[in-house]
Amino acid sequence: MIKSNLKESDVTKTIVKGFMNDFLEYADSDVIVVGGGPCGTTAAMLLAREGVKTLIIEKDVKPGGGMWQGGMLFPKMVVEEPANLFLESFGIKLKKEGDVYTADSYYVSSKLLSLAFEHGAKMFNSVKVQDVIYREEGIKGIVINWSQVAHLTANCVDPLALESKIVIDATGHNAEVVKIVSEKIGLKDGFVGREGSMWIEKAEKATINNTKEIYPNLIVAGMAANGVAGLPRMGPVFGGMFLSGVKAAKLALMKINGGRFKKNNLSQEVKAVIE
Ligand code: 48F
Repeated sequence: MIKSNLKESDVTKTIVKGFMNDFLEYADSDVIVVGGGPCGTTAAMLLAREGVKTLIIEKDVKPGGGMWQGGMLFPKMVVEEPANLFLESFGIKLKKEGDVYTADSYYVSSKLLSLAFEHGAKMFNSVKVQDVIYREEGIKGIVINWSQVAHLTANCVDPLALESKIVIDATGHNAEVVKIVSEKIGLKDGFVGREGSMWIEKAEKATINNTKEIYPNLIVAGMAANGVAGLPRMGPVFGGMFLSGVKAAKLALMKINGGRFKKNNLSQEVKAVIE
């Protein structure tokens, strides 16, 4: 029998108290991952698994970014070697189809997201990063507001700020955090801000190669890594996104503990790509 004596105000208090406790706890984090797409979710999952206090900020109601739909709304995920080994090592089942591996994209998305949260990553969704905190020595956190606030008519609804040791920009094609840093603080290598045209093989390699600390304490990863430098797009292939997330986690760990994955189930093939 479902309990029927629920008090409405108790439900309200449970929700508000729960979120406020999270908000207070995550006003300071080790790593903030901006964007809960395939790359950001991978990085957050690996970091949280290492015991790193990790917060995902996602502007949409639901995380997952572009990984729910394979291509043109056909829900099939395609990954290439050795990204299949990474997913399989976390129990995500794939089928070999010619030279690539495939699965239903909603299956991979829901598995990876639940792994991230099971390993201890926290997420604030419907929240958008609109600025960064900075000092001479580097980025110190982010400035956020509710995504919906952008639609209000008020000229300025002041935001709130969250501090962290490291920020990972995994916001996809527009590289939104790096764009802010480029416009307001400046980047020595410049900023293109959109990816180039499609060339899958080159783009996949470029995503991983260009996953880097682009400004002190700010790591750029995933499609954002291509966007910052005008590197090609890969379209509906996701191996580079997952492996870029692995590399971003490794780069973040280097600043925290010298780059050691204590819970290391990464295959030699995956390590060879990201190191
Ligand atoms: O776009 P997205 O999936 O980026 P990704 O992880 O993967 C790219 C692929 O999905 C695909 C591709 C083929 O592999 O090219 O596009 O690099 O996920 C980015 C997430 O970041 C959120 C956005 O809603 C999405 O879920 N996001 C973007 N800007 C902000 C943000 C922001 N300013 N604040 C918070 N979240």
